[in-house]
Amino acid sequence: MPKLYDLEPSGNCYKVRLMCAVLGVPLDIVPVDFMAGAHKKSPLIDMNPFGEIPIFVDGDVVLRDSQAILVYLARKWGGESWLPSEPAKMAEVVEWLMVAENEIARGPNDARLHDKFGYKLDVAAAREKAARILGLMNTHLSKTQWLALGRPTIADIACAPYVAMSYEGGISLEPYPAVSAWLDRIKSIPGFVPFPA
Ligand SMILES: N[C@@H](CCC(=O)N[C@@H](CS)C(=O)NCC(=O)O)C(=O)O
Repeated sequence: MPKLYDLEPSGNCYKVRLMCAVLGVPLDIVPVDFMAGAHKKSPLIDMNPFGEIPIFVDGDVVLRDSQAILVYLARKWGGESWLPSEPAKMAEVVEWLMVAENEIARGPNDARLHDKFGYKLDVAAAREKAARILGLMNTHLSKTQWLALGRPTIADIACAPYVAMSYEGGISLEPYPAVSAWLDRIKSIPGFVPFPA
């Protein structure tokens, strides 16, 4: 059974738990003692020298980064549904994986890290970035039901968690009704498990 080195409130770990739940992939969840810095010490630091979780292990395959893990799960267990192999379609999904890793991570995610977990960072800059990406997503989702390909893909799984938890970083989704409606659609995906917030 694949193994996930996990932290319950982490949106990045949650993405992996959600995708596995949706695909019906059983997962051995190994809680990481994050407060004690277990992710910065052996054996975890040997698996991920970046000192971060999630870490995903499937036999000989050891992966870091939630987006990379979603790619692996989708291609190994999701057929053509969640990340198709046709080049233009795959690229359309990957565009949004990059948004998860960049604009969302440095926007709503950073604001939450500051407010909920006391990380010292420029929260005003994070909130500005959040407003920009939420505005862009709202415009996009006013025209389409899902982020890519007009159907649920790993683009939605990657981008939803930190957007859904925006309020924990002092950001309201009220100005972004199309984003809120999209989050409701995600909650209706069979196998959905509640966001960690
Ligand atoms: N790009 C990575 C980021 C992973 C990440 O930042 N993980 C956080 C927990 S959510 C972490 O381990 N941070 C290390 C720390 O704050 O010491 C991913 O998407 O998985």
